[in-house]
Amino acid sequence: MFKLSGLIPAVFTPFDKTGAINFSQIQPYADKLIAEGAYGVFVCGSTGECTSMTVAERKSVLEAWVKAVAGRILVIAHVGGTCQADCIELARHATELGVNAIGAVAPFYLKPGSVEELVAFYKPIAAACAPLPFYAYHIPSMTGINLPMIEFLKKGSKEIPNLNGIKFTSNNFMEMIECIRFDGGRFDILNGFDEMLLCGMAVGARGGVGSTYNYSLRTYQKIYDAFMAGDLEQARAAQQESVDIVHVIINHGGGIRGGKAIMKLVGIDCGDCRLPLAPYTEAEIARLDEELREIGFN
Ligand code: NAY
Repeated sequence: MFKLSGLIPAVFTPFDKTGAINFSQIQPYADKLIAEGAYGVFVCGSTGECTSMTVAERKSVLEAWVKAVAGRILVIAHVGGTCQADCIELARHATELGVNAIGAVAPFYLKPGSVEELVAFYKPIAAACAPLPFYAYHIPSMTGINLPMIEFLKKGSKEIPNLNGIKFTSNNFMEMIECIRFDGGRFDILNGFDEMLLCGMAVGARGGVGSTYNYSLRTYQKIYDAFMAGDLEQARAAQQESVDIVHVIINHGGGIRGGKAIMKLVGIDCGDCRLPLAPYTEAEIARLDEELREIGFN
């Protein structure tokens, strides 16, 4: 089984003043993340505002990332959504582009009420990208879908040959342990909540996908390296840095809106979010900057 072991920023989609995709920022953005030591990029996920983009836009953004990364690190394409046919089309397109893995969130409007329905939804999407590794993206706080993922693995492992793991964005660590240990540790379970990376690593996750890695990768490298070296005190101190950052972004509209504002401060202009996430004002950016200074963010 393919296992990811490193820090993977869930990248923002840069937009310009008119709200169109700002392709000019993708190359410097990719170069910055690679120089800082990112292990891969997760493209067009929640942070990438995939739910506010057309299928054509998602394809063109993924194409730009594949080109910008140019094989230097892994590219994981998120192809999830509410329309299965669109997801299949995106999975085929991503596979043709030569990405390294595919992820898809559970359909979140008309929701699967059972593990059987979730597996049935994913099956043709995963088939469209086989034999590439396929990850189910579990994020109940956004989707409202909180099916038992251990049952999903039991059924999915029989019906989806390229099911490789779960991008696990939940603080249910009991469930995470079960998924990590299922069938002799066969599946790759990726940590999803940045502010709990250390908790995920403590129960066996070795890869993480996160939005705050985009601008504070160093903090997460400290957690990762200290944990691997058995220095828990250092790992806890670095995790506290992450918690402080997450508190600031929560004050500014959460990981996507607040995070995009921080990107501007660190030199990659990702513009505003698309509605329904409101644009930020210069005054808000100044306040955000001040709050970041207070916690020693640099
Ligand atoms: C994605 O697809 O963009 C992600 O994996 C993002 C993961 C993020 N979750 C949400 C709900 O935004 O990085 C986390 C999150 O922003 C961070 O832990 C702060 O809460």
